[in-house]
Amino acid sequence: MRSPVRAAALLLLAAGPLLTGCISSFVVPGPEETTSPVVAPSAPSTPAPSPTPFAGTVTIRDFSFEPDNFTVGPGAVVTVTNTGTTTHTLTAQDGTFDTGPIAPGAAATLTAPSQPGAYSYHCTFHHFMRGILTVA
Ligand SMILES: [Cu+2]
Repeated sequence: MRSPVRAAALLLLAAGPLLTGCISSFVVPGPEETTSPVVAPSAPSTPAPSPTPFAGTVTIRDFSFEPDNFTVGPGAVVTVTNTGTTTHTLTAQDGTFDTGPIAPGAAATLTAPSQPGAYSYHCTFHHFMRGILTVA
């Protein structure tokens, strides 16, 4: 009675590695094909480095603007929402626009310049907080 059982167990043990061997041989070529040729052509078309389409609202998280670089039309009104825990501003380097201090949880608006160009801005409280508002 025991020998047939052992024979079946031996068969299963022998079949196991064969099955996994078959599966792995099917799996291995797949990732190789998707990683090397697919990533290279898709990288230029992916808009990762360029800013996402600007929706008219800048969100200040703690010590960063999101987005920090964005493009608006001449004279566009931009809403700036402060979701951080300290007061911030969005102030043009040349003073062309300025939200003034925005308390945590508050929002303010600014009017973009009518002159096309790239305007650097910062937070007057935290000068390392910077971005570029482009009028085009
Ligand atoms: Cu700030």
